[in-house]
Amino acid sequence: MPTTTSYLSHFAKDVLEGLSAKEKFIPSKYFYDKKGDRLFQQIMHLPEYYLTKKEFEILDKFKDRILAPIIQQEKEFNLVELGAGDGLKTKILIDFLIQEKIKFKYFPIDISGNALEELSKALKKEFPGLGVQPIENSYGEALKMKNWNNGSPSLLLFLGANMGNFNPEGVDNMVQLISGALQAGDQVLMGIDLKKDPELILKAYHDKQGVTKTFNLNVLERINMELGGDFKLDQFKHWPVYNPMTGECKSYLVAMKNQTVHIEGIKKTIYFKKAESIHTEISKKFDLEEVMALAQGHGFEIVKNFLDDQEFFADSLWRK
Ligand code: AVI
Repeated sequence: MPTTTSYLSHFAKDVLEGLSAKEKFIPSKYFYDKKGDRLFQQIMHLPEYYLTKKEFEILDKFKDRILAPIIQQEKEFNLVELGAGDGLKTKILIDFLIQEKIKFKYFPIDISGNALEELSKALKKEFPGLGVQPIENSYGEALKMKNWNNGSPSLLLFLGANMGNFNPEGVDNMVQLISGALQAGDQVLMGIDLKKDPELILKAYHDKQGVTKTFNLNVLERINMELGGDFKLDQFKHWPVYNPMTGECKSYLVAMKNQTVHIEGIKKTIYFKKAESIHTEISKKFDLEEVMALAQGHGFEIVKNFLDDQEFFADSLWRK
């Protein structure tokens, strides 16, 4: 039996669910339309956003040690990447493998066909002989389908602290899915933002130029454009908070006055009380004990944690 909401897109359904909840929320995956992708590229270059720079530093400094365990198997292998994006960080590893004449195939996974097409084109140009098999799918579906299941060993990359954007239950589900998609001996390289001075963390999500603010508000703009909403963006304030106890940096959009918003696409008018908020993102910071518990809890051993000089970020190498 079709439900009354069966005609709605995933986006519409999630917006309806999130904005009807007692504590309003919108899943952060909806930040990433064309404008959101561009804003995130800008964020990665912001002086306050240390995450990308630190992960670059780690991959560049330790590429040989990160790749040594998979290279030592002396077999052609699969380099699988969840959320490949523009692949800039991965190029460091790909470049090294090609220079060392190591045989591998690259399977970038991304929900955005656009991003994959651009990445494949860029890689073909830079590394003409490289075998690239893009997988356009959600992480969950791609991990269930395992298109790289060809008997060769795999190294799965989940970089950029993407794991931090899941809630605690989502983190567990994700690691479970990753484990289910791999064979014994396969490896995972997980990019993780570490707990640190709360001021530095907060600044990364509250930059001076206001790019992160625009990024956060973009989800309301998307609702206006795609679902016929009439959010007034200047009536909502970008508000990130960091809890040093849990390591959770949460972003909100806070209503600056009592107001109603009509969203034609879900046939709903929503009332916002002054100071009421919408939770839009979680960016969890871990300590190494939590990382160890997460890995071991899902049947992985930690081969090594690679850290930058200031110990801001970790690329944690796991073996199943
Ligand atoms: C993609 N993700 C790891 C980023 C983060 O740091 O949580 C998204 C982001 N949100 C605000 N700034 C960057």
